[in-house]
Parts: sequence; C-alpha cells; structure tokens
Amino acid sequence: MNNYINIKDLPSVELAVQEAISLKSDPNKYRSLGTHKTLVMLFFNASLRTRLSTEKAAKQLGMDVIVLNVTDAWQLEFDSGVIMNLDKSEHVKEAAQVISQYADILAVRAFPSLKDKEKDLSEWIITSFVNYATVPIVNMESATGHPLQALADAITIEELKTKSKPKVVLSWAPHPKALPHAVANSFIEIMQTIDVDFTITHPEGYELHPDIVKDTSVVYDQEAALKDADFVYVKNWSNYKDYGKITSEDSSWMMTQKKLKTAKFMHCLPVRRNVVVEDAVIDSEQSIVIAQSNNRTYAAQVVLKKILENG
Ligand code: AN0
Ligand code: CP
Repeated sequence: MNNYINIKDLPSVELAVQEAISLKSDPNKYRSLGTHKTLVMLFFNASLRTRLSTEKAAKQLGMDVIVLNVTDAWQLEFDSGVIMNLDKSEHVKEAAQVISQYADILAVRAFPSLKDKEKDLSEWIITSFVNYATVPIVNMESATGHPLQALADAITIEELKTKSKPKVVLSWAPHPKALPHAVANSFIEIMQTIDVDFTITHPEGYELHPDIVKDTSVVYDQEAALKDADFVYVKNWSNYKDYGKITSEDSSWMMTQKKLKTAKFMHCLPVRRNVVVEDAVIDSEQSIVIAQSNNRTYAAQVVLKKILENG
C-alpha cells in the first residue's frame, strides 16, 4: 500500500481488521520496522484522538513523529498560476516537497469548507499533497472521508459482535454546528465491505452522496430502522443537498436508552451530550465509544505498517 486516502486503498478490509486485532495483543512486535523513519502529521483542524492515536501507533512501530499545526506555519496557496501578492506566503508545491525532505510518511487532516461543494468534493487539499509530496500520504480526515476512523469502527464491531452477521444502523443526530460528511461516508463505505446487515436512517432531505450510499437501505422512520439493531452508530452531518446547511435540529433524533434498547452505542467522538446522545446511553455499559477510540491506535498502526512494508 502506498497512500491511505480512502478505505478502498486497503487491499482487504477483512485482513486489515484481523491484523489490527493481532497487533493489539503484541503492539511492539514490529518496533524495528519504523526505526530511523519519520511520520510528519499536518493538522489544518483540531484533533484529540487522531493526533494521539496516530502518534502512538507510529511510535509502537519505532518511528519518530513530528506534528505541525498549520496555523503555526505560513499560509498556503493551493491554486496554480496565482499572483501571490495577498495573504498567502507559500505555495503547497514547495511546502509539500519541503515536508517530504523531513518525512517518510506524511499524514494530513483537512476538513471541508462546507461552503463550496465542488471544491470540497475535489479534495483539493489532500490531493495537492498526494500530487506534490514525494512520500506516502495518510488521510487523517479529509473533506469527504475519515478512513482511519472507519477502520477502527470495523475492528470494534468485529471484536464485540455476538452473531456472525450483526445488524448495524447509522443513525443521524441533531447538532448545533454544521459538521462534515466524512465520518458517515467512510463508515458507510466500510460497512458495505464487511458481513453486516446495514441500514441508514436520517430525516428526509439529509441524503448523502448517492455514489457513497449506493444500494444500502435508507429508512426515514428512525424507530423502524432501529428495530433489532445490534450496533447503532450515531453521527450528525450537515445537509448534503443544501450543502453545508443545518436544515433540521429536530431533537427527537437524539439517541436515547428507550430507542437503543439492547444495542451497542457507537460514536467517533467528540460528542455533545444530551444533544446527540443522552447521558444514560453514553454512560451505560452499552456504550463502546472508548473501545472505538482505543482501536484508532491499531487502525493507524496497520495502515502505517503496510506503508512501511511497501518500502
Ligand atoms: C468532526 C466531524 O464531524 O467530522 C470530527 C469528527 C472526528 N467533528 C466535529 O467537528 C465536532
Ligand atoms: N474521532 C476523531 O477523529 O477524533 P479527533 O477529531 O479528536 O481526532
């Protein structure tokens, strides 16, 4: 594997999940693989889990890690042929090549604008790094995908399922801030590759990109969708058609103990309590959000290991 931009870059999701589970029982087994190699992590946005779990994963592979919050660096220009006489001090063409002098792998987090749909869909930031860097690129959440989170979620379901084909439901939740589609997109994509009975539920109008949803069943009636669920993944996303807008804050979509019944509760975190999910759910034994965040380390470790093994 060279880059990890999308879960489709994994040769096999199933094998990656199994490898992550075995790494977990001996996380330092491949410490020599990354010796004298450096991971640079570039953050255009805030992070708690991605930053710490990816650094931990790299260190368990023996790598050195350098983190740069781009707000501390020069403002980057991404467009070609621009007369750079305004606020941008450096072009991504130089920046990506320069970072490649210090890095063996470059990981990037860059959220969408949620204003310019076409530009966000073009994945202009992460694509610029793929195009101009001379080292492999790892997606730590881009405009349209969060494949490290999705892999951690698939690992968590594999570890905690009690039947061979569990029912998994992705359930939209209200949120006061417009959030990206990335987590939902990658979760859908990975659920489509593993052996689960998968349903999506959201208010009418909140349809995600049809190229992502494909033939996955979408049920607008949340209660009907949640029937007999084993895992309920709760996530807000802003409107995709009316791009980046909040067209519903309907609090009746919040996840409650009454709706969850006996299912396990999943969320990528960070989560707003009593807006997205009530305390009684996230504080209960049915919540597996901490297990998900623990698996971020092993998801990142599998990805970095595969890239290092590729030379
Ligand atoms: C981000 C999102 O929804 O994409 C990051 C989640 C991992 N969440 C927030 O900005 C709250
Ligand atoms: N789930 C996740 O990616 O969390 P952070 O935004 O804190 O990295």
